[in-house]
Amino acid sequence: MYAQLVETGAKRLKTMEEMSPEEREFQEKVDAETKIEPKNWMPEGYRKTLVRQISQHAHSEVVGMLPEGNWVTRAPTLKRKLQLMAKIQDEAGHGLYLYSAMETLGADRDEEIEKLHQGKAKYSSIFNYPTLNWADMGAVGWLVDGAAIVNQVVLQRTSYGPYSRAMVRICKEESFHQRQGYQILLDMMREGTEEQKAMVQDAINRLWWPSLMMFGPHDDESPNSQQSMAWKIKRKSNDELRQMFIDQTVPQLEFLGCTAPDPDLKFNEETGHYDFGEIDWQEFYDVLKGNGPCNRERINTRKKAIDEGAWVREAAVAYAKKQKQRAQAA
Ligand code: FAQ
Repeated sequence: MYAQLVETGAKRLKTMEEMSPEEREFQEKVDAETKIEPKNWMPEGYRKTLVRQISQHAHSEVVGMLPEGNWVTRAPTLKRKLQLMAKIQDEAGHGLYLYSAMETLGADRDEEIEKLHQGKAKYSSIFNYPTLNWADMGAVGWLVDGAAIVNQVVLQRTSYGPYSRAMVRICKEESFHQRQGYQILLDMMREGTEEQKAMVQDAINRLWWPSLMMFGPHDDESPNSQQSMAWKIKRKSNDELRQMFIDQTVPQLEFLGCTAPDPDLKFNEETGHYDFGEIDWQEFYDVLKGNGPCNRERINTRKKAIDEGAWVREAAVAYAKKQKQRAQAA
């Protein structure tokens, strides 16, 4: 059985019979949908995979604040500014829940953040694209948070307890983000000038393909998927999730009165799904290698934020020490 396989040094995965008693017990627990908790025994590969995925996810939330942060001072109304700031602060919160979930696996937050700053850790490719006009704030909320929700709703059922519980709250907040983004675009399309409507279409043209890339490579090109599915870290494959996103997003696109930059996008009566064109994988891997339009700018901004916030952290530690001394003296 596929779900009963576990990692070996070779490409294929171990069968139940080949596993050690500990590994077998672990896999049976996973198969029975019992959550794995921090103090439970787990294979080292399971722990490493989770640290990798959760830290990348946390970095994505934190770096993901930057493209939208670019528009806070230029939001068109006070209401829009407040909504945008609330959304960006939510993303910071998601980063914090996720770093905490990662720490339950014994990983060190500072070390993982340092890897990000040295360009050794990945974060979602989407955040290496610029946000050029106000409609991008709508398109990021609608498409980027929309894609994130499709991926994360299933992660609520991921096998690692702390990650799955973090996802429950994150998904609730992402739903608000998606709605506020769509509302920005709807208002621009319904009440905007011709120039504003053109801005909406331009934002969709630029962010459509990068949003589809968020789900990762095709299943047969995804080195981590088979094991992650067997361990129920991932509950649906990259391609399945991408198709779900397209199927739910195209009717919303049509309702807006806009189009996708994909001549092959078409509803398939036989399958009941939308067919769509091929992603430019060269572009995807270039962005992953650090050569996207904003990779360097994003990392430099994060490093600067950490450096400039050093005095706040030092002051907080000094204050905590003083409080402790006072408590001990009393
Ligand atoms: N970007 O074997 P797979 C958000 C890497 S949160 C960069 O398929 P896996 C909220 C992958 O890491 C968005 N790298 O990998 C928000 C692996 O490299 P490695 C983030 C990517 O892990 C909204 C290699 O390619 N969400 O948007 C990408 O099984 C608005 C091979 O790939 C999550 O992180 C990519 N798009 O599946 C915030 C969700 N795709 O590590 C602010 C949790 C793949 O072996 C504003 N993560 N790679 O060197 C996941 O579900 C999975 O990690 C996948 C990738 C599906 C992303």
